[in-house]
Amino acid sequence: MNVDDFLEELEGVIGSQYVLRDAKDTAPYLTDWRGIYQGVAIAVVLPKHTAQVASIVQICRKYKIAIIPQGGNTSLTGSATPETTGAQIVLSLKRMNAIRNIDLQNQTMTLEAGCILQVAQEEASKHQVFFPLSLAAQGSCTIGGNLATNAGGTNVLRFGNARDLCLGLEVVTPQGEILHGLRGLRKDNTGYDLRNLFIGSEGTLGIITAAVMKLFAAPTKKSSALVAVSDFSDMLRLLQFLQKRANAELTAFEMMTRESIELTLQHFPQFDIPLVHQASFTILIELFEYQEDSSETATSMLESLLEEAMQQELLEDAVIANSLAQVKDFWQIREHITLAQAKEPENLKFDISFALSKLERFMTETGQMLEDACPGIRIINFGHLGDGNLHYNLCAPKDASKGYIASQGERIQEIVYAQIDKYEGSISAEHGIGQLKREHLKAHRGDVAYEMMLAIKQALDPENLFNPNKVLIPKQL
Ligand code: FAD
Ligand code: 2HG
Ligand code: ZN
Repeated sequence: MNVDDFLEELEGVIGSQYVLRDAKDTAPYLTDWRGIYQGVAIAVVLPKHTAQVASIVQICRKYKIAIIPQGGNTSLTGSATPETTGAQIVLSLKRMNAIRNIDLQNQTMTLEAGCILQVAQEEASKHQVFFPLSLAAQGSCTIGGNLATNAGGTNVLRFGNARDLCLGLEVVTPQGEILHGLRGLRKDNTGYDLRNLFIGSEGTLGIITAAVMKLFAAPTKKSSALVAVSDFSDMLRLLQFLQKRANAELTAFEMMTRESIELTLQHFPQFDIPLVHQASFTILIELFEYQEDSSETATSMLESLLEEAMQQELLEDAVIANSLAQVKDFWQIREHITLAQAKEPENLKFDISFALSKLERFMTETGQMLEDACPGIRIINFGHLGDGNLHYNLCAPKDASKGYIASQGERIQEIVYAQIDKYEGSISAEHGIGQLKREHLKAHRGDVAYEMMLAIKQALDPENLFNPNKVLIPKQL
């Protein structure tokens, strides 16, 4: 293979200024958000149109060069980072960021893959509608990346994850063909569901170039509260109580343990938790209100429901945000947990989910097992409790010497993964597999499912050109 010929052909399609080769230009694309993986690439290419993506794929097929699709590069599993072989390209969708269409009658929005999530949210609100996908990385992550990872976030409880919000995709296949599917249909039972195959496939089956996403009525008001709860089962009872009784919609029920809040306040002392009683768990609750002139507002409803919950001894203390600024402050604390943990030199992340009825047993038992095995280990446990999704993250004990997590990591993972199996949970609730968890996927997903996934990969990408060795460990393809 002649690299110069290859690059010349790429430049012929998108222009030399969009084929990055200089180390200082390519650096941000070659490492992951957590700084765990460092890859190498022949070039980083930045197409502007779907037809250019198709041409790039055809050129890569001709020269047998693998492609790593990349959006905002916020993956927490190293899924958008190339390997170290230096024989791959990164295809960044950043420049494909147009909002192609807003169809208010159909309540949909057609976005190019590189559109930043926050831009999509803002565009929706300019049209007095609401786009619910919401996560702390929304200022950088893209719609294409959100779909390729089937991102979750903080509104899944009411609106579902990225998959549930998508009505159609435009995809470039590993053969360099364009699959057109942007009709925005809510019903379409015409054979196998190809859209859902690409969603969550982490760039291993196709390159998403555009998507039709659902829009919703914009809430007239949001009301948020921080609630202190000392007992896990009370937290679940509170969730059920609110789901049953809130006429306004319960959109978020986010859990933060005492340890996650302490770590966040330690690294970001500008924040404050305005609760008198600090309990084992703090919950961030959000209700959406839709009626302009209702006598009972979301805030008054939340107030009376939380009072009633307190009388039933489901909670210790609660504070309802009294301004938009305070709503933001509450969310800032929740969203800074990841950033606080990133400041700790050594940590391990588990993004896991369980049936709600099994969560408490998992937590009590696993916490004890980890303490027995690694005394003083810090469990930074938080997450989207309403979805049964824990970010069960660990930090080295305070007094641990350097290299603690590296030396204990395997043992810790053995304990946690065995417990996930015991309680029939998922090893990846919302962040995907990437390269971080591919061995665990093979070990925990079951042979039948795993073989089917290999067969799908083989059928759609027989030359293993799209994000090879991510998600799956290929048999000798
Ligand atoms: P990238 O990181 O660029 O890529 C992710 C994967 O998608 C890679 O496999 C890549 O090859 C593939 N890909 C990207 N674009 C395309 C495309 N157009 N076509 C095909 N494949 C593509 N995740 C959650 O689910 N919930 C959260 O609450 C959440 N919070 C986060 C908070 C922080 C602070 C950070 C750093 C991350 C968080 N994440 C969360 C993880 C991450 O933001 C999501 O996985 C997000 O969806 C990735 O989008 P991206 O555009 O950055 O994709
Ligand atoms: C969140 O919910 C993200 O904030 C990140 O999914 C979780 O840091 C993590 O593990
Ligand atoms: Zn999350």
